[in-house]
Amino acid sequence: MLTVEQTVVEGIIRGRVNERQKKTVLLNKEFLAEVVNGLSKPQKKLPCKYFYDEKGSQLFEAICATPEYYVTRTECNIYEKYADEMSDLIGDKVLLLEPGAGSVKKVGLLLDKLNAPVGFVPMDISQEILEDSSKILSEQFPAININPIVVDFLNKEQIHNIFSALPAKPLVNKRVIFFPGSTIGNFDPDDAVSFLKQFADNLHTGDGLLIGVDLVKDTAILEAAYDDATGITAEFNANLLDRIDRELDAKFYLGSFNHRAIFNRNKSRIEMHLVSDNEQSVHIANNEFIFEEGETIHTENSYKYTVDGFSALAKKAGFRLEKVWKDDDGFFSVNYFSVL
Ligand code: AVI
Repeated sequence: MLTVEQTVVEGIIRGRVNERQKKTVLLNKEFLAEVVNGLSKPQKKLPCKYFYDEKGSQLFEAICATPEYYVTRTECNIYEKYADEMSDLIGDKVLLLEPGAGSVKKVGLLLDKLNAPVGFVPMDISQEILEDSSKILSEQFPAININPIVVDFLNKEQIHNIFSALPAKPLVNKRVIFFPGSTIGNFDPDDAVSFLKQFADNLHTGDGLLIGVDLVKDTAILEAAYDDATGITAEFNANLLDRIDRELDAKFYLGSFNHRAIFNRNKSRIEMHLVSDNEQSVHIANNEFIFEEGETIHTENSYKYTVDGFSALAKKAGFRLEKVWKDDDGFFSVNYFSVL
């Protein structure tokens, strides 16, 4: 069997690999390196960013519609109820920027209420996703200037270049980063601080951050949200192994790994794992990984915060909390920060 690299070299020699394929192969190379590195650790792990291939993104959409996953529904209700107040606080002539082309619905609820916004800048690594979401938003808001930018928002240099080129006063009163969905919860806290700091460093005093953050609550509610009765989250988790099989020519036997979601209260995070139900070995591109019965692959963390805890984290990144909106149960928060 050829490794990914051998396949490319073969293809290049025979002139069968075009530019697009080369790019895919480079991405696969990075994917392979991260998978091998993660599975070589004493606690095996895989990066959660690889959940979102086409099938994984569809499964995530389906998770958002399950009765147990309160996160999306609750956050949308908060925008429906309070977008007017958010808009008053943000003020007129805002340039809204969203790292990651997120949910068109959430930003739509906000754009609908903003007062004479200068524009909306969705930023994502995928041109295709950006084009789709920008098209929908341009049709919904023909008067708003929608300017998608293809960027890897984890790349500090790219972010700096983009922010340096943004229009400033008097055209724009404020730049506001919109980061909904509690995606920040999927970063470890130190990484969350550096992620937010790179934005604060590129904004001006008085600019803002509107961010959705999931809150600490009962263990049973949290664990059900990440282990729904219909098994969609389990399928989402297992799809990561399926993706490795498909894209890296590995041979995980999916039926022998079970989904587990537990709330680790000490670390205030939901942990998702895939648990090997027997002793087995898996081959991935010349590497062999041995699994004991019951051994797990840690696939995702989803941190849950208190309002004060998140405010302290954001302060380390250079933001001051101005206002918080929550649902009646106190399950979820949308927080407005300004740059210090
Ligand atoms: C995308 N992210 C905020 C989700 C979460 O709640 O951490 C991902 C997810 N994983 C399982 N269910 C949802």
